[in-house]
Amino acid sequence: MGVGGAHDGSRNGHRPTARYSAFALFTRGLRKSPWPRAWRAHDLRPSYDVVIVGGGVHGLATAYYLAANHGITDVAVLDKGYIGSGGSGRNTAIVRSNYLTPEGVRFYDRSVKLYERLSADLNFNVMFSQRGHLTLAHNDSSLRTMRWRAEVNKLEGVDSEVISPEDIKRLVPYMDTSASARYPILGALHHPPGGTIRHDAVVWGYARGADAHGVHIHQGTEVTGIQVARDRVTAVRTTRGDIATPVVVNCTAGWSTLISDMVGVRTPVATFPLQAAVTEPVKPFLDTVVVSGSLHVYVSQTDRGELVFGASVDPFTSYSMRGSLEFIEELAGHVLALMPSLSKVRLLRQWAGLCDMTPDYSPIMGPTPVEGFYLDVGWGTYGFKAGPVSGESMAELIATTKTPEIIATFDLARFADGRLVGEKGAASVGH
Ligand code: PYC
Repeated sequence: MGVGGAHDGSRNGHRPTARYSAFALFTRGLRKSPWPRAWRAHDLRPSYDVVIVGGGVHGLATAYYLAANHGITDVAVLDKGYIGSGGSGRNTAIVRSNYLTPEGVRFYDRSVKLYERLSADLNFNVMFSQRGHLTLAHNDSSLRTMRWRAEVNKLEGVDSEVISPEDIKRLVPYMDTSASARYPILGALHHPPGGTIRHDAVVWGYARGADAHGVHIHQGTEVTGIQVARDRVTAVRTTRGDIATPVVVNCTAGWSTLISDMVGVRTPVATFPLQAAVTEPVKPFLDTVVVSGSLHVYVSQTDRGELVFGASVDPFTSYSMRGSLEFIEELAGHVLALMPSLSKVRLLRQWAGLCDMTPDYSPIMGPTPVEGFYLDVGWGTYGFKAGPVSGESMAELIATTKTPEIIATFDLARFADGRLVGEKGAASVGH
C-alpha cells in the first residue's frame, strides 16, 4: 500500500495513480512543491442520479460502494462544511462489535470485517489497530450485562469474554484493580477485535476512492430544501443552486431531523452534544481501549502517545459544540479513580460533536414513505464504527431497491410497530 496515497495526483481531473516511496516523499518535502489534490472540486451539475446529504463517513462510504459495488457513479455528496467536519472528525475513533442484540452484533461485526480490509480496498492506510477493548464492570448488574453480551457475541461468532480483575491487571498494569479502589472492578468484557482507527484517514480514503470512480464531492454546499411531487423526491435546493434527482439519502448527524423535515418525514431523534478531550503525549503504556460505563468514561492512547477520553452525552439537547468545565472536572475525577498515576498529565484540548439519539439506541436506516428519500440517521454514539457496513448496505438498497437483511430491523416503522432493537446496554457509557 502506498503511504503517500492520500496525496496521489488527482489535480486537474486526473485519477490518483502514483505510489510514492519514502524517498519520493522526502524529496517532495524538500522541494516544497504543493501536494496535489486527493479529490477534485466540480461545478454543481443540474442533475444527478443520487444526491447524498452529508460528507461524513456514512455519506462518503455510501457513495464509494454505490460506485465500486454497483457501478452507479452519477452521484453527488453534499456537505455544508468540509468533509469529516461533523461527527466523523469529532468521535473518539473506537471500533468494536460487542453489542447486545444479535442484530446489532451481526451488523457491527460486518463493519469490523470491512474495516479490517479497508486499507487494502482503498489503497490508503486507515491505521486500524485491533488492540482489544475492555468494558469494566463495577457492580453485579453490569457484570451480568457483560456476561449476557459475551454469550450473544459468541453465538454470533464474535470474540468476547468476561475476564477477572487479575486478567485486567495483566492487560492494563496501570489500572487500579485493588479491592480498595474507589470503584472496585469486578470483571470486564474483553473484546480482542475492537480497537481504534484513524478517523480522518477513513474519511479521506473513502472520499479519494469515490472520487476515483467519478463521484462528485461538493463541500461548502448546504441543502436548503428538498422538492417532493406526488410523494416522490424530485430535486434538492442548495446554496449553490438546484439539483434535479430521483434519490436523496440523508446521511447527516446532528442535522438529520432538519433534512428529514424538508420532506415531511418525522423521526424520533433528539440531538445531544457529546464531549471528548485529549492530553499531551506520554510514553506508550496503554495498548487497549478501556471503558467504564458506571464511571461514564472511555480512554485509549493514540499512536502519538496522547490519551483520548470521552464520556456520556451532555444531559440536555443542544446543537452547541462547546466544551464545558463540568465535563472536564467529572472526567478527570473518574479517570483518576481508574488510573491514579495519570494525575500529572495535562489536558491539551476538548471538543464536542452532535449525537442523534433514538429511543432504542439503534439507527434508522432504509426507505421512507416519500419515494426516493432514504434514511441513514439516528446513530447516537455508534456512528463511526458503522460507517463501512452502512455505506455497503445503503448502496445495495439504493441500487436494488430491496432492503438488505442486515439492516431490515433498523427501519423507521419499528417505532410505530413496537419492534425496538434495544442497544442501550451496549453503550460504552451510561446516558
Ligand atoms: O460506543 O464505543 C462506543 C463509543 C465510544 C465513544 C462513543 N461511543
